[in-house]
Amino acid sequence: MEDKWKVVLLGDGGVGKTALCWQFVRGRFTYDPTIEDSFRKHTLVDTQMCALEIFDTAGHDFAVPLREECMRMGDGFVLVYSVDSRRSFEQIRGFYEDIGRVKHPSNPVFILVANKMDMRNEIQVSHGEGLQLAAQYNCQFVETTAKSQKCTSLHPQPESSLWSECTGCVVT
Ligand SMILES: Nc1nc2c(ncn2[C@@H]2O[C@H](COP(=O)(O)OP(=O)(O)OP(=O)(O)O)[C@@H](O)[C@H]2O)c(=O)[nH]1
Ligand SMILES: [Mg+2]
Repeated sequence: MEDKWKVVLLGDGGVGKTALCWQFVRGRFTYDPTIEDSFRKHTLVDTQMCALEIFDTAGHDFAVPLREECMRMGDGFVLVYSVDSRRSFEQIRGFYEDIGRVKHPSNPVFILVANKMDMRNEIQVSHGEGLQLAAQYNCQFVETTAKSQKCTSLHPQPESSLWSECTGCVVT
């Protein structure tokens, strides 16, 4: 028997949610943009095969009832901001608080993702700020770029990927 887990990606428009999904599920950076989509991936966690269903939401024009429906069904949440956008970082709190409200009284699992780490000359959000927010939310913090399978920096396993971390957090 396979375990099934639902993972929901949330974040401002353009932070790279769809690009991250494609990199994980199809192994490439190019993709077809969509309003909303879901992806399935089977992955091994320890010795157990798990089926991840990943819900990629739209950052802009995402109707509130639809967003809440996604939040209600999620087992785990990937909160994505882009390091070249302070606005996207500031929006994380709103997503976090909405999830807390919708999932109350259960304690949802989060992972905080700083994407577009390849855009080194346009960084608006520091490593320290990301770390601090993750500590506040008591969640894993991953810095990555959807251009590559690997994370650019990650504690404590620099060779890990966003999705192996995510799977590790969500599948318990
Ligand atoms: N340089 C760089 N560009 C990226 C990265 N990830 C995504 N992009 C680009 O950023 C743009 C937006 O990426 P999307 O994946 O469509 O962003 P999204 O979060 O799904 O946006 P919405 O669906 O509108 O909410 C595209 O042009 C991507 O090619 C990254 O890690 N590095
Ligand atoms: Mg998208």
